[in-house]
Amino acid sequence: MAELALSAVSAVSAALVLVGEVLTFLDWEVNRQKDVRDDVQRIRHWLSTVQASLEHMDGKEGDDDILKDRVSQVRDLAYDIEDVLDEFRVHVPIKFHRHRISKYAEGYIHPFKHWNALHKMSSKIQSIKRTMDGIITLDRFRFISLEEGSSSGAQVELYHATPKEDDMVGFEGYKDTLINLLVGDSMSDGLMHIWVVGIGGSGKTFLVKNVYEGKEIWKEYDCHAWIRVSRSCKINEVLRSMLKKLCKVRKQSDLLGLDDEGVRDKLKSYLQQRRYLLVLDDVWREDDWKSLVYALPQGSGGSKIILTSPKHDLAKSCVGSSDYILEIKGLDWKKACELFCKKAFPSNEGRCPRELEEWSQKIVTKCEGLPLAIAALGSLLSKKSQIPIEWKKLHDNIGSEIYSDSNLAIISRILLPSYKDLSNILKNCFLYFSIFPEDYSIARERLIRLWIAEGFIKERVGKTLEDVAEDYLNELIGRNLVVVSKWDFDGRVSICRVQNLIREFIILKSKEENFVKVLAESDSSSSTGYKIRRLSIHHSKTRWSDMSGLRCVRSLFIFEWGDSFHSRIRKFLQHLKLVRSLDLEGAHLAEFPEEIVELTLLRYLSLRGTKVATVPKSIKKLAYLETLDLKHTYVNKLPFEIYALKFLRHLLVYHYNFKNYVAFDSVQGVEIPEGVQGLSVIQKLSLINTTKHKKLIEELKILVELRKLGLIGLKEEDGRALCASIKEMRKLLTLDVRSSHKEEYIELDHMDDNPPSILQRLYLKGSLRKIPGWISSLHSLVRIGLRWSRLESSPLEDLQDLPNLMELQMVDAYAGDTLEFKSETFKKLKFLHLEQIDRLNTVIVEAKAMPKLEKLTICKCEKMEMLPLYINNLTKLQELLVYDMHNNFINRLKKNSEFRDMIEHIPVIHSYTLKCNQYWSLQNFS
Ligand SMILES: *[C@@H]1O[C@H](CO)[C@@H](O)[C@H](O)[C@H]1NC(C)=O
Ligand SMILES: CC(=O)N[C@H]1CO[C@H](CO)[C@@H](O)[C@@H]1O
Repeated sequence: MAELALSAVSAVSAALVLVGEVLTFLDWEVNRQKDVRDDVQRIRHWLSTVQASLEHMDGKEGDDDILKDRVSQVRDLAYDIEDVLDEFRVHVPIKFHRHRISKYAEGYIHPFKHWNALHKMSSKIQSIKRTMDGIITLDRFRFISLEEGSSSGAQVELYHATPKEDDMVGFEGYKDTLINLLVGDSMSDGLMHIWVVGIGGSGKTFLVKNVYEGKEIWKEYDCHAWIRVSRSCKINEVLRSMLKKLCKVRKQSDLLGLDDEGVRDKLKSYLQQRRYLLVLDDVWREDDWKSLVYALPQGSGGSKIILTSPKHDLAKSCVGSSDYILEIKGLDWKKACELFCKKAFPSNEGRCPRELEEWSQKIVTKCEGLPLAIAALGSLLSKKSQIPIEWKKLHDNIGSEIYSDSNLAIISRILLPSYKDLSNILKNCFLYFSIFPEDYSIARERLIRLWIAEGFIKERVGKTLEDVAEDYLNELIGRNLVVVSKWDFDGRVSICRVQNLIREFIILKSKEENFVKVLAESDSSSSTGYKIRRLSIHHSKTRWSDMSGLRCVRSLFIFEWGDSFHSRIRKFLQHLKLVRSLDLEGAHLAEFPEEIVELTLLRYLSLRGTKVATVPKSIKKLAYLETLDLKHTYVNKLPFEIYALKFLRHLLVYHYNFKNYVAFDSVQGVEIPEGVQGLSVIQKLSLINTTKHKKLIEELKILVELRKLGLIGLKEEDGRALCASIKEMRKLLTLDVRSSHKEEYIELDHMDDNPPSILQRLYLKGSLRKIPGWISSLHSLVRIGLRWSRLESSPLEDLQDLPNLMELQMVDAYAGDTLEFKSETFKKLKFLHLEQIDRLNTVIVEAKAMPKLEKLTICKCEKMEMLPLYINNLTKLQELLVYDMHNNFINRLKKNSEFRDMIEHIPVIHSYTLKCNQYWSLQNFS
């Protein structure tokens, strides 16, 4: 029951929002359309009643078939209503959005078309009304006579525990074994395969990751990489990503030109002379294993390949005499309880109160030793009130097929309570992960923008939709339902995914809910009998013949592009009518498909990474657009019509031309005409080329919602206007300012006493006479980048007391020869990057300077022959990476050097040298 209710509730509430918008329009039409208006009013009333009933029964048990059937009828009818209203909106000249109306000049010239649309809507509404009346008469009693009970989970409660994968309960023994195999005495001459096997959810990946990321093992190897293989992998792609990760250099463009054979050759020659460590995570098929192993050379003595697999027999048939199998068994009883209590009673130091012992044990028994399940249930219970009856309730919900050996069955029944506990909004956000392919990690910001475009997120006082959405994401992570694949340097989520078993679970749920239709390799379209709202294409060879089924699709994702697909995309677009999110990232598109501008309800459009170079004037038709993502395309100019997009929140346009080193011109921005004040709700605007349109700089001051601003092509004389504008942007978090030439000064001194006080990231590129005084007052600043500043005096004095600074990047930022990091300064700094500081010969680190520094990178500081003085004082340093440094400098890194004592404590020391201006050659001094 509860399952079906979610899609019905979502459909009903989406329809209600639309009804509201359409009514606003009809009101505005001064009652000319009274009949239609009354009908729409009635629909609104019906939807509200239904919504209340549905919410009432949400979460209740019951398998009354008639009721189920009713609910699905309600859902389908709500979809119909949504479709009718959306079709109407496509044709009307007024654009309404979250209760705001914007008169939209162009379309208004066609009153006839609009009359037609109204007429069409009116007749369709008549038939909807008939169905609606049918459902009401049949069901008058059912909707009200539902059993009474406590309601739960309606309000989102924020879950603040920061998830850290550091609890290794039950894994200590495995961990020791694995580390022993990887370091120290067991360094045999040959290549060794270590298989880590265990059923899904047993924690094998978790174990290997924990060992792999404990950097002490890295120093034994020249290079290392973590590669996901998975069930649906393509070997050539896997090898390519392996090469990318191993040749951990900045110039990736080389790889683009390589064919598959070339990739293999390069991989072989790269690894031949190195001691390497590779993790191949989640290997399923013997053929995959064979092809991968065949492509990998022996390496120099002691290389290791760790393979994780759910298939024990596969490991058995693949191992040779010098290889090793580590089998992960489920947690034993004691460890299972320990992990469970740690998760369930975090505030009680993992101790279980006596009155809950019985139910704790019963619940743990159901988890069959699977850490994934134990952690999820424990986290769920930590948020429940700690009374036995609550716990019993959960226990009874877990389901009872004890003798099932399918992991999915186990996980499903264990996850079900966690799932049921989510509010409807969170359920939608969670199910959204079923759109993405297996092993796909998605960037936080993209995910959030998509959730917003879907309409999942509701505004809250004092917060942007983006903030609210981020809270939801953190909550899913806190509940162990979503895992973080990578953290940002400042502790926020960078990319995330769901684990495979959890993904299988949400795919099941998503099917029940008709949430998304996924087309994978083996699928071809068949008429599904219901309206598809979201379509996700995972394989370029899928066939889709039912073009009419596309008409009601609201979101379309294409994750794999083959040549044949490219020719069909335009056909696809022609059949989409009501789509809101269109994600064509990475498509082989050379131009902006003109069909897109007819999709006038679009809110989210991504053409990221395509070869599109121009955006047509007709873009103005997309009046609802909120996100326009043109990153890494060739677009370098936008038409004036972009300003018709009144609801645009994120405009991202830039691409990099990265060579071996950052160069002044390695990024390309976009020109926009004057008139930018039209984008009054914009939050992200980057990177704007102001070379030709100087008035823009002044106009920017209207954009008070800006969170991120990137400008390029500035002159010294623009400084005053720029400061005046920035002063108005009280919400600015990221500021990126670049001058027109290396020699051109950036002038930012006119901020008076009103700097952007909550700024977190600041990048300045171009000459500076001095560090603007207000910068040292930026208490929230976490990252600063100074490029080509060529300051006469050291910038460190001005930056050293910034209380939250974690990252400092300096590229040609200083004209002097000595950088002195004073005692007790840079207290939070974790990353320091020094590059192309031409005269620099001495770096001094006084005692207690940069006490938290983890990574130090020094690139091409050619006069620098000595190691930083007192580098031994940087006790937290994990990595020292140097690129193209003087030979004398490099010699001092060597094991037999008399300076070696200074750096012996650093786990990873790598030196790269550019050979023939082409590839980076590595020397490992770890
Ligand atoms: C900015 O625009 C000017 C022309 O107006 C162009 O010459 C320059 O290359 C552009 N710069 C960037 C970085 O996009
Ligand atoms: C706090 C600290 O470790 N200080 C040391 C910094 O390096 C110098 C030179 O090696 C030592 O004398 C200090 O004791």
